[in-house]
Amino acid sequence: MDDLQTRFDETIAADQRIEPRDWMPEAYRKTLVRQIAQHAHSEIIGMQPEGNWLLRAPSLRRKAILLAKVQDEAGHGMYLYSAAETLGVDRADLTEMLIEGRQRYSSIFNYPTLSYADIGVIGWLVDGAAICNQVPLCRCSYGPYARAMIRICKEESFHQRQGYELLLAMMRGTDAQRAMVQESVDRWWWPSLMMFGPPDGDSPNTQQSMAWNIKRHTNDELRQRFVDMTVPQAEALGVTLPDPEIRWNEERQAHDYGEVDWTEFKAVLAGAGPCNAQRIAHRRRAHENGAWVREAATAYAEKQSRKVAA
Ligand code: BYC
Repeated sequence: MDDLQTRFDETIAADQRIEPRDWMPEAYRKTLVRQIAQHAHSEIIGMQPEGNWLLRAPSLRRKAILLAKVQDEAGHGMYLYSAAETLGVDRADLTEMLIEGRQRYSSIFNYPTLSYADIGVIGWLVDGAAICNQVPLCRCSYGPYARAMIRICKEESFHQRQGYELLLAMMRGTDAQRAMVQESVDRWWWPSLMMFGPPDGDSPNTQQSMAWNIKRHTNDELRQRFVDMTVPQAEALGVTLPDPEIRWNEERQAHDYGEVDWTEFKAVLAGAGPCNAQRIAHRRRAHENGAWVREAATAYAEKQSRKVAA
């Protein structure tokens, strides 16, 4: 056991990868299952706010783009559930835990999508925040998660660009379209900052996750990176970020910004966000409606394995 622990510690210290066949401490495995499952659930629940606009897209082109993006999210969920399964858990159990409220998904998906500008703003801000958070995860110490993240990040970059392109088109449109974009930015800015998790002083998992090379930066470091990246993009777009305290700090070579409403973040995590109940009810319904597909696939697989055995 000591030898196994030593070999694990050496692998982490040398910044190398842990693979499913390797011994790992139980706490490391549990942390990964928690984070990867939460990430997978976020991708799947994240299909709902955008799916809401699929039948009301303003043109065939916009519909095709949105459809491709929502399908990509499903794919991301599948890669991530597969990565979690290499840690000895079962996707069906993870899904049960999600719909019973025993596992989390990102707070951001508990907010409603009220206009088509929200599709652009989700691409720009939500995928932008996801990219900031996820690019360092491509170097995570657990091999299957790191490899899944490489492909996911490539697709997220396309998602971010499509959102920004949609907003540019709207900003070149009518006054009403520009107002719609600004109203959407006002609603999504603060929840996007919450995606990075609680401030470092209140983040129980960061220190250990960084020691294991799962997380490479703290929540506040990534939030700062996102603000610095987004301020010039907002200027180029011609929208105002709803935070009067945003200004360049010469000394820090970074933007200062206002305090996130952590009371709201905690309430959303506790289930009191505007759409928590709706998101879980919808996911539960989809899971129940899909029972016959799972049963048919299992019956087919059993028949095939009987054929092979015969
Ligand atoms: N929402 O100690 P902490 C996407 C929880 S993007 C809900 O800092 P950790 C997509 C946290 O789980 C979104 N819960 O935790 C984009 C912990 O509770 P538990 C998905 C949150 O894990 C566009 C507690 O608060 N991305 O998928 O070190 C379209 C204390 O936090 C949140 C990922 O999941 C939150 N925002 O750091 C479609 C990225 N923040 O578990 C889809 C991978 C914190 O102890 N995950 N909590 O009960 C991570 O990088 C990290 O897990 C986090 C949190 C930075 C999110």
